Amino acid sequence: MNRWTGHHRNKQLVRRRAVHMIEVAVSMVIVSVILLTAMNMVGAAGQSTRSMTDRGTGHLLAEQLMAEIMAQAYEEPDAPPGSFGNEDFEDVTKDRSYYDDVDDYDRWSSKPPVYKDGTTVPGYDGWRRKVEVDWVHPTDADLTVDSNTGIKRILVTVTRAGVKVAELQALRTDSGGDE
Ligand SMILES: [Ca+2]
Ligand SMILES: [Ca+2]
Repeated sequence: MNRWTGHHRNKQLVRRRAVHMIEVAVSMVIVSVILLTAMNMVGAAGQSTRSMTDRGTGHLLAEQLMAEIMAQAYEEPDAPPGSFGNEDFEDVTKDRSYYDDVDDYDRWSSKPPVYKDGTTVPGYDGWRRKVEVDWVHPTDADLTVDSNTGIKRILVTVTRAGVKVAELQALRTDSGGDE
């Protein structure tokens, strides 16, 4: 082997090593990308499971409050027809245990959720329930109006950490309930 051939072989060896190292580096990048994609997919699946659980829990919390509201009178029994909102003593106390008609609950909100008697529903830190009550048009429940139409729409919204997870709507007429 002359000096030139030896030099040439060394050069070829170096080039082969360099190509091999590039191949290894490329495979490592590919493996990393695959791992990252897999981890993201697992993360997304976990998040979607959590949000499904939250939606289910939120729906139950909404149903519990809705059932309580629907059991109340259409309007305050002791006030003239067409009254709306908290009656004087209810507004002062802000105590839900006094609520006896559906519009008493308008703009009610509590975090964490509480029962009618004011005790906390255990295990729901960070959860909020809020209520909106409106008179609506007799043929269009999406259309709110300012006067008594004989039909009220009750909207219960549940949020967790500020994110809405459930919403429940029901209609209450002065002759009974119809969800
Ligand atoms: Ca009342
Ligand atoms: Ca009322």
